[in-house]
Amino acid sequence: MTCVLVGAPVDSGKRRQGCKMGPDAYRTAGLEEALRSLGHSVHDSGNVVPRPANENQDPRNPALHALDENVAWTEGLIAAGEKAARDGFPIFLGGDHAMSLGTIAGVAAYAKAEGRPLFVLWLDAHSDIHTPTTTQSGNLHGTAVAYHLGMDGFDAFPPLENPIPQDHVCMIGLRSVDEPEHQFLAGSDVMAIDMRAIDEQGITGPLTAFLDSVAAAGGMLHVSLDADFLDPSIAPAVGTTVPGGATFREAHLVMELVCDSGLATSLDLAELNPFLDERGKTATLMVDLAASLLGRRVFDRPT
Ligand code: Z70
Ligand code: MN
Ligand code: MN
Ligand code: MN
Repeated sequence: MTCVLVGAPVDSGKRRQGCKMGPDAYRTAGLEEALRSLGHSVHDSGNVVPRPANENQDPRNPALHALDENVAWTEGLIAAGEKAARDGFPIFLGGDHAMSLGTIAGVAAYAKAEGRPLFVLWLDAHSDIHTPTTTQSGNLHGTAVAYHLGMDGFDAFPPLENPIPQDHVCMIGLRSVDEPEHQFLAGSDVMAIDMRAIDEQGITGPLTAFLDSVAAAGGMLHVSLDADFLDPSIAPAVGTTVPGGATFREAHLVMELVCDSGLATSLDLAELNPFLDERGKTATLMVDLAASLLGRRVFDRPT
């Protein structure tokens, strides 16, 4: 398989800066070498450069942080994402999670051209299902899922050409969900697995059920990994740490199960802020998880 690395140094999805350093942190942590050692070929397409943005204070909605910059990133990543999906297995090197407004729309355009439905596995402490109308922080990294479900309020963004059905989205790791997000999720068909559910039942059952539904539909699967899915003790390099996240083994198990399913077709690595890391440990863990998704095995298991 050909892995296509797409640098997406988006830092406009929230106020605290540093995610722009993410793509080079993954390169430094040896992502390309790890993928080659698994037998994949790798093409690093460099970093996407968005068009220049207008002033941060956008008259369309002054409460939103850096609206036009996020729109510009979305436009740029839709084009880059569709091209990368045509060329191989895109790995989008974020960048904060506003990157996924564009990356998912890009791979969705490719899925549409292939005549296959797109599914999304959202690994995150947060549900990122605010709209520009419901967000209280004004931080657009908290909105990508709502955009792809076709919810209202995204008039400033590229019109959504390939909305994703609610039951094609599975969230795992939730432990920080705002009230408007909770209300929407409760009345939706989104599969939302919070940390309590993982504590009580483990990850394997619900994840396998979701993967079975992807396989039954002949679907493509985009995996969006937010570094704050992980517990902050193993992944400190995130802007807002939320205690009680996925353990090292829970995170690898998700990647291993998805790998075994053979269903994954693209990956986001989101929200790493290398400025906050400890001797590269979060960047290294994110690279190791990408390698698990793409076939790394500590032990070969008898079949
Ligand atoms: C909150 C908001 C968020 C990531 C923080 C937080 C959103 N729901 N997402 N970190 N990745 O501001 O909307
Ligand atoms: Mn997120
Ligand atoms: Mn998050
Ligand atoms: Mn369906």
